Formats: sequence, C-alpha cells, structure tokens
Amino acid sequence: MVVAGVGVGANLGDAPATVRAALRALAELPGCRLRAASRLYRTPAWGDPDQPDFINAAAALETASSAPALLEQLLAVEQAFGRVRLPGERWRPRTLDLDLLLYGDQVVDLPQLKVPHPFLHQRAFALMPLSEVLPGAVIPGRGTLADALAAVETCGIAPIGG
Ligand code: PH2
Ligand code: MG
Ligand code: MG
Repeated sequence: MVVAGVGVGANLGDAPATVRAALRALAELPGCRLRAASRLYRTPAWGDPDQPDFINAAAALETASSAPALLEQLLAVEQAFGRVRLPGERWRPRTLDLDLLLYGDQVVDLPQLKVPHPFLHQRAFALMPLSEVLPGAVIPGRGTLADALAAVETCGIAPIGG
C-alpha cells in the first residue's frame, strides 16, 4: 500500500457540496482507504483570476493502485461528477478537479502523469490542505511540504465551516 496525496478543487455550481461528495467518493474507490480528509478552504483562483473562487481540499488516500491506475480512478470520479474536458480549458472553471499530488515518496514521469505535481510546491491552495492530511510529507526533489508552505503566499485562503 502507498499513501497518495490527492488535491480536490471545484469552482462551478455548489462547490462545497461537490468537494464533500468527492471526498466521500474517494473513500469508496476500489483498493483505497481514506486515511484523512482536510477541511475545505475557499481560495482565490490561481492562474486565471477572472473566475469564481475555488473550494479546495485534500485527501490522504491509502491505495493498492499503481499511480497511473489511481489517476484513471480519479479521472473516472471527475467524469461521474460531470466534468467535461474542453480543448484549452487549462486554468478555467471546473465542476471537479482531482489531482494526484503525491504518490508516497515516488517520482512518476509519464506522458499522462507527473508526480509530484509539477506546480505543487508553488500553490498554497494545494499545500495548505495537503499539509493537514500529510503533515510530515516530503515533495520528492523539493524538500518538505512544511518548507514549501512557509515559502508561498497564503493571503486570501481560509478554511470554511463544516
Ligand atoms: N486549479 C487550477 C488553476 N487554478 N486555483 C485555485 N484557487 N484552486 C484550484 O484548484 C485551481 C486554481 C488548475 O487545476
Ligand atoms: Mg488542478
Ligand atoms: Mg487536474
């Protein structure tokens, strides 16, 4: 079993409800056990700020799946929540985005999957919830999650109730 760090994000529709339901869906994935789920955070949109705030969270997921197999499972959950991928949609609003941020201490470099997530160390909206569920984690090749979090701007990011 490997413990993976999964980022959850949404900024269309009832984003808090979607994120909570997505965390429950992760707990149900075959071969997986939800070890911990973070609080939900409201976060200003990063990349293209001309869109609604996101709700972000993270999960520590114990999994028997390989990293590419887990990615397929995550994409299937996104689709089940109505995510449609459009050409050029990078950094655009989405009903649900699940990102494989960490896969144990492993580095994965495949055409369809890079782990650790290439931008993880720069993104407070991913680092803050992930630090809640994997406090002692290391980002392979980058150092500790805690050091990465200390180095980014967290202004405007706050946990929401529930
Ligand atoms: N995801 C993105 C781009 N920008 N900004 C925030 N606050 N939260 C996200 O999850 C997010 C983003 C691409 O996946
Ligand atoms: Mg993402
Ligand atoms: Mg994604």
